[in-house]
Amino acid sequence: MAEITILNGPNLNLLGQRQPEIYGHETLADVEASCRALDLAAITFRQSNHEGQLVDWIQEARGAADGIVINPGAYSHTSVAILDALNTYEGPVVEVHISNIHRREAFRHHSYVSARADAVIAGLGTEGYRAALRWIAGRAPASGMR
Ligand code: CA2
Repeated sequence: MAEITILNGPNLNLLGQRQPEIYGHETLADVEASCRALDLAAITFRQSNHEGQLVDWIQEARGAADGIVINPGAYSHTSVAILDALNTYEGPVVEVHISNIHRREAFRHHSYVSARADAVIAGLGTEGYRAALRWIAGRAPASGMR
């Protein structure tokens, strides 16, 4: 079974508790459970409010994960460090945004992470995570890609 790392950036721990009109009613625990329920991969699911922690986890995924799904949150729009870390990772990377960042404020329209991502999903709500997982799991050969 493929090993897939799903990373979540700042404030996504608040999912389902604030701004449901933008981010919906599901909590991050619900998103994790729905990803696991697909039973497509062995999943490492993490969230941090700290940029360096996300960099550390991307580095950990090198040689260990068949793909990365990442919602970098607001770091999408600011973090060269996360882009640099992803550039050291060899496998497929899918960037997920719950909201359609292109329909929101101009400062959300640019993502550093998109320069590395193989695919970007924005505006599908939390379904974006499951779509990303299906795509990566479909690419990973049964024996794993590492
Ligand atoms: O649409 C997305 O998934 C975002 O990555 C979410 C980030 C935002 O900065 C990006 O521009 C787009 C914000 C995550 C904050 O999540 C919250 C969830 C519930 C309540 C408050 C914040």
